[in-house]
Amino acid sequence: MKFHVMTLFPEMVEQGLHTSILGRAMDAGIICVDAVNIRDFSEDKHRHVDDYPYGGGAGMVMAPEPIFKCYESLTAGSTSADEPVPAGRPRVIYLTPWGRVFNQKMAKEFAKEEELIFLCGHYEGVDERVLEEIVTDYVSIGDYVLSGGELPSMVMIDAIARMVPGVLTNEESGETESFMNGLLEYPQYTRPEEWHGQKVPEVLLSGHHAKVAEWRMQRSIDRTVQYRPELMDGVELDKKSAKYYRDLLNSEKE
Ligand code: 6GU
Repeated sequence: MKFHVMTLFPEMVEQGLHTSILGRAMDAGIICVDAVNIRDFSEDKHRHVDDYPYGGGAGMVMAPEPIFKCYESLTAGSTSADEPVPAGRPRVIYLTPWGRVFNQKMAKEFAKEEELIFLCGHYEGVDERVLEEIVTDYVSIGDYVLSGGELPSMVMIDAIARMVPGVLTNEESGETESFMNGLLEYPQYTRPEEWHGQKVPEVLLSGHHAKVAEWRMQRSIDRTVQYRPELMDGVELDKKSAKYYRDLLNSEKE
């Protein structure tokens, strides 16, 4: 899968993603991150990409033409005013706090694409006309304001790439799958067996796989009920876990 990122800070995006699991996937040729500098498409000798806002006000606005030229370089030209985003063109994601809030389900959907283009804005924003012409998806990563779209695009690329077949090892995707039932992770422990006076739960030392699995499922349910009770609505539990959950809710009422 190929990720193009249109940005004023291409090193930030490339360096930030070329580590750990994604770095491994890039080296293996399963995914590819291509960060393109919008400034390279500026048409003035000072390489400006922004200008004053019409109507006045603070800050600067990113001009439409460098962004459009950058986009055209990625889609091999042939864009016309009548058909700015023809079928078969990659989706263009604009990162903005007013977009749809990103989640795991969207990560899975985007991972079905062969190619995605991210547009990272800066300053006070981007000229509306170029957004109307090229953007297909407006996405936010949460309700807070960041300085630019680079971190959000990196967050999205990490989450999406993990859903691309071959990026995770069998073991890694097994771990992910177990949390994809919608519950939060159970607590984990490693050596030493006792640390700062606290012991590792006995069942984890028992070697009894079924008991370990049951304990972990119950701790996942406890944790989800305690920290993110709203997530329980979308969760499907097996019979035994469902009973555990019911009993937990009933004991809370008492
Ligand atoms: Cl996608 N962009 C910016 N600038 N700030 C954000 C965001 C995106 N999502 C949350 N805050």
